Amino acid sequence: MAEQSLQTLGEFLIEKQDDFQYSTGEFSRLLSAIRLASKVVNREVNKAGIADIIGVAGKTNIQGEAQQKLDVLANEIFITALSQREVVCGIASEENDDYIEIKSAANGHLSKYVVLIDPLDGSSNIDVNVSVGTIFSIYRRVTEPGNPVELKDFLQKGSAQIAAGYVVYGSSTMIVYTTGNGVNGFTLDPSLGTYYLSHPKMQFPSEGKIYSVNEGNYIKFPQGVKNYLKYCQMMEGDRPYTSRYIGSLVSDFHRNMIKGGIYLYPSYANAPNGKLRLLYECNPMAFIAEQAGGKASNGFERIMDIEPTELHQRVPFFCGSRTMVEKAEEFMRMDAVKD
Ligand code: AHM
Ligand code: MG
Repeated sequence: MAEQSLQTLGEFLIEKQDDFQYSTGEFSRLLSAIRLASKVVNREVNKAGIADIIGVAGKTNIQGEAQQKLDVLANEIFITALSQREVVCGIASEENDDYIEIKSAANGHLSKYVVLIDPLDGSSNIDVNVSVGTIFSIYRRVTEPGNPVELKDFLQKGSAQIAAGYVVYGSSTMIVYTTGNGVNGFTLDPSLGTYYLSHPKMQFPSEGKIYSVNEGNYIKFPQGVKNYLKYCQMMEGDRPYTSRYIGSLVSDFHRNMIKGGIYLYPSYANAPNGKLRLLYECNPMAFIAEQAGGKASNGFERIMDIEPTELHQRVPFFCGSRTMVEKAEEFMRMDAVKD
């Protein structure tokens, strides 16, 4: 893996810095902070099983420190890395009710960036040794630098993102991100602690044969989704498709981007906006999907055009290979006309 010819993420960041419109080095430092935090979280995720085996009792570990749930720990790791490096003026996390204002000792409120993050998505999978992920989204603040960050700095449409990415803690750990010039994936060599460019210019196949949905909720789905799922299962042409659902958005998305497929988390009875969060999960994944030639919608409109109204807003999510998402939207529209 760690061959001379492979470019490291650090080298890649330096090389791309000049391509970036607003480049002052601050943005590269921000991505470096995320890179570092992801390695620390990776170490903790890999230790999760050991902590269970050695039976760390109650709420304290052998050092006498309080044991934390991994998602809380991951949250702290990312917030610490981002705030200590003084590269953002605010952070909003799926783990926190409200956003955090960051004031740096060196430059007060002068940072121009805000980060929104889901530090450990799919964390219910940790107990069973299944992949989890981190999702992040970066915006330029809309308020004037020098002043404290405000809610409106976070409530921006997905189309205003300047970067987004995810880390998948899988059979290998990868970081995949976009700054609006395509999508690149880097694999961690754990022996060196270095990410190497392993998946340059990632592209969603325009068609795919995989659908990913929690089919246990079938009975509660809108009729358009039910009809689309029946279409996926029909014996015709290249169908029936294959069903694959890990229950970890980052992993399901990552597989579908490589192999071709669609991920759906629709609305369902009692949850008109589904489960996933617009700002922490859907917008960043939508930005990556579009940059890789894929598509993301709420069944009717582009995810990145939705005007956010609150930090923890939920939204139905259809994301993946372009023609598959378009077909699902067709079924949604057909059903809406009948209503
Ligand atoms: P989380 O942020 O609480 O981890 O929830 C998000 C996760 C996604 O990763 C995954 O695709 C989905 O929830 C699974 O939900 P369900 O178990 O309802 O299918
Ligand atoms: Mg989540």
